[in-house]
Amino acid sequence: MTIRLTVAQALVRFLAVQYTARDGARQRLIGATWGIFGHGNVAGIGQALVEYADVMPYHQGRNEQSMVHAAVGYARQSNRLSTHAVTTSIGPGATNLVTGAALATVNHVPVLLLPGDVFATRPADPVLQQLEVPYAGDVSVNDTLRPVSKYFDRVTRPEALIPSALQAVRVLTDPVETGAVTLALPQDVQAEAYDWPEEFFSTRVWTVRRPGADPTELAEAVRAVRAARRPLVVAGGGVHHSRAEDALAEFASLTRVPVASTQAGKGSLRHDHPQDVGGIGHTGTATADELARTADLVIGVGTRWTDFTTASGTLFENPDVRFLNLNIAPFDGHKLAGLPLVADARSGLGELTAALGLHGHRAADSYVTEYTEAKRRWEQRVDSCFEAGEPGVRPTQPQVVGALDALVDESDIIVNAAGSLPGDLHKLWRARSHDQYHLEYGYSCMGYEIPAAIGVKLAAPERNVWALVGDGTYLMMPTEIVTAVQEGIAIKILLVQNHGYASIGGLSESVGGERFGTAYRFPADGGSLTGAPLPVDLAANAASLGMRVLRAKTVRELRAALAEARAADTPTCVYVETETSDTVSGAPPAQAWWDVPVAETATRPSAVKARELYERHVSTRRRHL
Ligand SMILES: Cc1ncc(C[n+]2csc(CCOP(=O)(O)OP(=O)(O)O)c2C)c(N)n1
Ligand SMILES: [Mg+2]
Repeated sequence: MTIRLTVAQALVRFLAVQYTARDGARQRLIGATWGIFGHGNVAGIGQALVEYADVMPYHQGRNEQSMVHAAVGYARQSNRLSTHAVTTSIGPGATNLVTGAALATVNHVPVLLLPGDVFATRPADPVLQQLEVPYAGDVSVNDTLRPVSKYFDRVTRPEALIPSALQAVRVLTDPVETGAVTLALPQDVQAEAYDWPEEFFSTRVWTVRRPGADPTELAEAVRAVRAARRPLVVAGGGVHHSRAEDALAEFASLTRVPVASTQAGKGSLRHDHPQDVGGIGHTGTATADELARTADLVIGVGTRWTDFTTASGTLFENPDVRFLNLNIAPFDGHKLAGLPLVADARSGLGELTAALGLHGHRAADSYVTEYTEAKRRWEQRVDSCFEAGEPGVRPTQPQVVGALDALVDESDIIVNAAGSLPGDLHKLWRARSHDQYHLEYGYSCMGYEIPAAIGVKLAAPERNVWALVGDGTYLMMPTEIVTAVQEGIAIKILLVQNHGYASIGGLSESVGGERFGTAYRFPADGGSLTGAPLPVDLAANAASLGMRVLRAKTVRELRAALAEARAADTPTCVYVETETSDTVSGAPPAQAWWDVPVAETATRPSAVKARELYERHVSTRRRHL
């Protein structure tokens, strides 16, 4: 039996019956499709989405990049077992996907991208919005999606959709391979009819596998842990992807090995678990970074070992330090010349815990006392950051974080990606549940927060979802607020106004850049942007897009506004201006370095001084072999 449908109709119908399965639970792989229509998808996928509106929910986006962010937010909150598709017109609609695709791929989060493409049959070249490539007739702007996609195909004939769609789903559901998957769809092919074999539309269940460890690698790993005096776990995003948090807690409780976390891994242990020592690396806690400096075995679980985690190769100072990398991807398992333990995080931790339990392996009492004391001292520092200041004055950013910390319970989720908030949150935030801390720091993309919060809320409608945004991030991508208003998706935005790029301003100063071009201020004498703040009212801007906005000027008002927003069942924004002068205390400074190369020659004294300091840091870098 065959069924006659267009390519677009066949694709939508196929996607509606793909499922994932893991740990006995089954869910739709593609829960909905986001779309902005233009020529290139309006008559193909657009028509198919009307035809199949009963089986494929649709969300109307405002910007193609932010639609991908929403899909990523949804997929991450769904533990990568479910995601969204994103359809675009050709040309600018398609190339607007590139940043979102890169973000998805960096973070190993599945999204399905369906950009329209130029005519396969080329009856009228060039079509509107076509960029012609004189030396290659088979290249379109969609080829810019190749390097940022884990699978890319262009469906130039109807029957090619069958293998192409199956490969796309294979990659989306593969825990090692997954990321952005792109099926470029020439607009003429989308509308073309074909007689499809009925079986193409049968329900298909894709098992998201949990491979166990190789026995030899496991034996070596057990030997390494047993021999270690000062072991330290570094929990990465893979712990969450695998839902290995309970397995990690069991490992930590049994062995008493302390657990530090990357931005993606924070929340792997609850903040009050005795073995949780907080964030690690450039934005880490003093507790974790001191343990890292003296560790003899560092056990990475589901981490890519980015420069923020390793302090650009300077953090792990013990001359005898070795790495053990439990990772489902061999690529990451072999990093830092570590012992690879290639396995799913939950399976691998379970096997490791079982083997160590047989030997009754536990960290020494003196080591436990040392990190327990250090953890207590850091907690006091967090308290003083949160509590300092008068209730009647303008808050510092840590006090803003503290006000939210005091309000939320374990059901709240915070979403953040860029600016100075990620550093403050990594150091200060007390994660009360495994999925409370949603930081996108693989791509650290300004503008992610608001659309991603919408995606998270779609995956977890009963939870309070907070997008924490700086003024710079807000200005980059506020437009999906309209979508939240349109669909009644009651996200909460905490908008922190400090008149520019505070994070990059601080960085600029430390590297001899003198805060050049980092403030949103009028030019002062001499032309630098250090004059008065701009007469820009971001609260009014959010209100103009349909959001309810609560303005808070003081710590007291902020607490009240946050509580009111939390109770609201409509999209609500809390707007607060923070105190940024040098005389008030902010978050604790960086406890470890980060490599941002400084001008090797310059006339300005600030750069010359910064270079001297830079060279001292560089000399401490190690290559672990
Ligand atoms: C899309 C994108 N462009 C540029 C950057 C580089 N960048 C990182 S943080 C930042 C400034 C963020 O400003 P804001 O949101 O106001 O936060 P603040 O630094 O003031 O806390 C910039 C420009 C980025 N991360 N993402
Ligand atoms: Mg700012």
